[in-house]
Amino acid sequence: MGGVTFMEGNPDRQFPESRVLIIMTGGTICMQPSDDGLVPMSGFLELAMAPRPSFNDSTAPSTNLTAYTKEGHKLSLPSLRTPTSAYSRHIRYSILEFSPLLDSSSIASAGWTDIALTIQKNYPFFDGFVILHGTDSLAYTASALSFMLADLGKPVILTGSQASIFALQSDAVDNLLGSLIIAGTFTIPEVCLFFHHTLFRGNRTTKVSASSFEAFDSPNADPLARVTSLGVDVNWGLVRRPTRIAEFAVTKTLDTTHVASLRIFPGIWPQLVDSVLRVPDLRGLVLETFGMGNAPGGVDGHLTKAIKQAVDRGIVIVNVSQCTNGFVSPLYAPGTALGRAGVVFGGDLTTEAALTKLSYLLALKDEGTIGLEEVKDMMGKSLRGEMTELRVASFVHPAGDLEDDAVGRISESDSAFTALGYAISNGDLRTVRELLEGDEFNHQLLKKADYAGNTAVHLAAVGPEPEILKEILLRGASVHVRNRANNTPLYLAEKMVASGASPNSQQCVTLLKGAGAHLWLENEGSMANSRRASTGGGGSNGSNGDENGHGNGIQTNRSAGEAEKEKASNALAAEFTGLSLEVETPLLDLGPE
Ligand code: ASN
Repeated sequence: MGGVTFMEGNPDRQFPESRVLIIMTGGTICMQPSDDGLVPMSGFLELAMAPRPSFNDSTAPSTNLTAYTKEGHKLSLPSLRTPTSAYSRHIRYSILEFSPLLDSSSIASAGWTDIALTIQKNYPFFDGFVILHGTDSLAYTASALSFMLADLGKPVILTGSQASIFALQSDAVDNLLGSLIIAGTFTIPEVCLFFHHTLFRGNRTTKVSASSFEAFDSPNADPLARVTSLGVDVNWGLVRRPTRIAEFAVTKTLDTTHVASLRIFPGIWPQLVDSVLRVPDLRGLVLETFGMGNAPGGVDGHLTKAIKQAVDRGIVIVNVSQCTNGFVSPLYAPGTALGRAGVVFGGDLTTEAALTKLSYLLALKDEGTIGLEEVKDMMGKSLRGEMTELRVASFVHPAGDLEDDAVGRISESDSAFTALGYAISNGDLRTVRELLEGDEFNHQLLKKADYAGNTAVHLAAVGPEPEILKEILLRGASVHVRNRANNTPLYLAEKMVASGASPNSQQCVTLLKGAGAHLWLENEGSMANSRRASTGGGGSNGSNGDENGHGNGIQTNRSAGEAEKEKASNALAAEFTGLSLEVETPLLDLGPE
């Protein structure tokens, strides 16, 4: 590790020192009571750290460290060092305090610029950086910095605490000491957030508790490290590694003034969404949608219309899920109204990461580095490990070749199936073929289903490319498997035909029927009705059977109660399939498949 020094004449000289710069921005960690309540206080090194033996090896000679302000002015800062750590190393550190110190609820992008520039100016002189910061906006700052600091080669660890370091019962000492030791010991070249014994990738985090010491989580990414009684357990498999030859560089500003986030809720007024989207100079919106990326369609489609018009005006709209865990499904995004309106699929981005990433990309656009299409394209790609990116090509290589840490988290076959679904919904026949190449994958993937029980055949049946369905069927996939809403691929394809949503659906129906698919008897009547309805043919006369003459004995005249039941089933189906399709039958006991 660069910067390791041996102290001449020091009795402990066999143990090296690493150097860490602590940048103090404020937050509860440094707050003390005043007439105005708790306020951040300066003098943290002397008041909070020097008196504590775990932060101050008093046998060490006192020495000053050279550091630089964000403007590049040279400073000589007093330093302390820790006693020898379990890694046979001392961490020597100084603190650079910002002025004024802030409650983090007041931090804005100018504060992020100050932090980024301070790191840049001091980068060659320290092994790592610890940023002390309030917890309220900590996840935003961690996300923002992850984008601003490109080709980072040293650890930048943000931390804070729920209680002041001056309080009797506080998490401050643990959080600070853990951050300091990790930043001075391990070359984790990422912007991280350390809290409650856990090191997270910063741009995956969110504040989950207002009061608990376990205040942060990264619901879609495993922690990078944990501190245990035995030391620091780093999950090196997840830690990002440089993938190109490039020097550390800083993007100085983010455009936070032209972005917004909006949480969809049942009954949201389309005009309200439209008004937000018409705020002068708005350039980007993070839309927090339901579940896997759904939004109310509305009877008249006004909401999607407002969204589509905004996309046409050049506003980048990113779809992220309101759910803490999980992602906006790439399997369904292109087929949904939002997908068709041009909303960008945000995968498993947190809102914090989505907003700051959008601000970062819009700033790059202002610089002229990238254009609008690249902003949209990059929103859907992992730049700093902030989202689980589906790298289709990875799956056909041996596991050792997997580059993306996030992909590595998911079991290989789950990932491959997700990639397959993605390729199917994109109509990408070549990738589908690549993924299905090889006996083992072929066998596994065609048996797999997603959370809603949809197999590759279900997905292809509603996909844009009948050739893909043919490919899958020719490889031996069953047309008879039903998903969790009891729907067969044929039923879904028939519904697509009835809705008129995809011009190629009839070919899928023909293919499926050619492969032996059939509707379940009890559905044939309702299918025939929906076909007639879609062609303006009425069809509520309760006649039995469809044009094939099937369906004898099927009651299609429904009581109000039954209609209600069907409505509920439809909602259930939409939830299970992620598609706005009706349920084929109420849930049945299928018996063994
Ligand atoms: N309001 C404080 C802040 O964000 C909360 C904290 O640090 N625990 O600065």
